[in-house]
Amino acid sequence: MPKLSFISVFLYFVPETSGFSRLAAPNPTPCRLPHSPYGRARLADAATATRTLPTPATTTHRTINPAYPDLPLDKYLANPYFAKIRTDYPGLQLIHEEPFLFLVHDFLTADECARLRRKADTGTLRPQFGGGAVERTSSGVVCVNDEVPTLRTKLQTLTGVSDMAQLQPLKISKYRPGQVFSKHTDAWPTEEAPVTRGWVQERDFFGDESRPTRGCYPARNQPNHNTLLTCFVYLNTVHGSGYTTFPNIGLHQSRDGGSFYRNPTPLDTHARVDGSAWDWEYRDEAASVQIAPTQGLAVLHFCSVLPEYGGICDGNVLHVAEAPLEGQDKYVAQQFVASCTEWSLPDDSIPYGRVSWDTI
Ligand SMILES: O=C(O)CCC(=O)C(=O)O
Repeated sequence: MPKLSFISVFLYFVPETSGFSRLAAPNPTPCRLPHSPYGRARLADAATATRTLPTPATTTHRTINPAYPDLPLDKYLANPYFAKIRTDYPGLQLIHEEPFLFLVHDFLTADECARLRRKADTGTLRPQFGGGAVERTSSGVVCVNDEVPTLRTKLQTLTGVSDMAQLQPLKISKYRPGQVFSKHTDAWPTEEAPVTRGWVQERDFFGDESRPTRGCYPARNQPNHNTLLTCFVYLNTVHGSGYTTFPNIGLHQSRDGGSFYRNPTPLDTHARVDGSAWDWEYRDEAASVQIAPTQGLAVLHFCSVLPEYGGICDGNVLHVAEAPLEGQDKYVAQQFVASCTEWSLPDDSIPYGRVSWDTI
């Protein structure tokens, strides 16, 4: 029997009967991809198709934070499975390979951070939910696209996606002291995913085996598609707490026993490839990455592989937003980026009109 109490996995899934609403992008363009096991029949160079992107505002040298490793980009650039962001973006630093974790120092200015914090403070904060057994006690606002046009352009440039409609409406979250977002992924399960039925210790936890034929949960029922990457930006500096931690690095391997990053295969939460039992509380202190909230700092991670490889979720990037200590609030802006332009969203991700009149 699955031990629900031990699970802290973000399902990002809400049954339609519980008020789940849909938000379709204007002029949705259905994305058609081959239906093959794990979508492995690669579309002719979809990943490297020519894209017209705005150039970054400045092309100054990178600002390196010595508190984190500054890794060469070769492995990331050579890996075919993940979206390619703009690696010449000012302030960009690769701090971890496989999974690839990037920071961008001073991605938002102090003024932009203050104005986004003000939106969260003056707007109507709504409770946020994680789904399933995920504990999420923060609250937030969701901006309509027209109130953050400059930020969306910046985010499109950094993330390198060809279509602005791949950017979900920008969210701003506020954590009061003690508030958390427990272990979760920003990826989406499929309609048939065991996790959507509460069967959590299963071979195909996220339904990636059926993703090529059944697509995601009806919220996004396009075969092979998923959330490609997340870029979140800390809007204030939090001292000694409020970290974002990636504790599962190394846990999700390929089913052939090799690396997920050579041969991505669906997450098996029933047993590990060496036959040992899956452990939801797994946390490899030595391997885990912890990032301290610093005003203006952006963090990028890739929660699934590209649709031409089946949109399989990467269980190594399950992550936790830890609580700020007494006397401090934590503010974060989150940009989720989908692999296609047509999607629906859970209620806490839909804008209810402008949050405020400030246009950023
Ligand atoms: O608040 C954080 O530290 C991370 C935010 C996050 O994990 C999310 O919104 O998915």
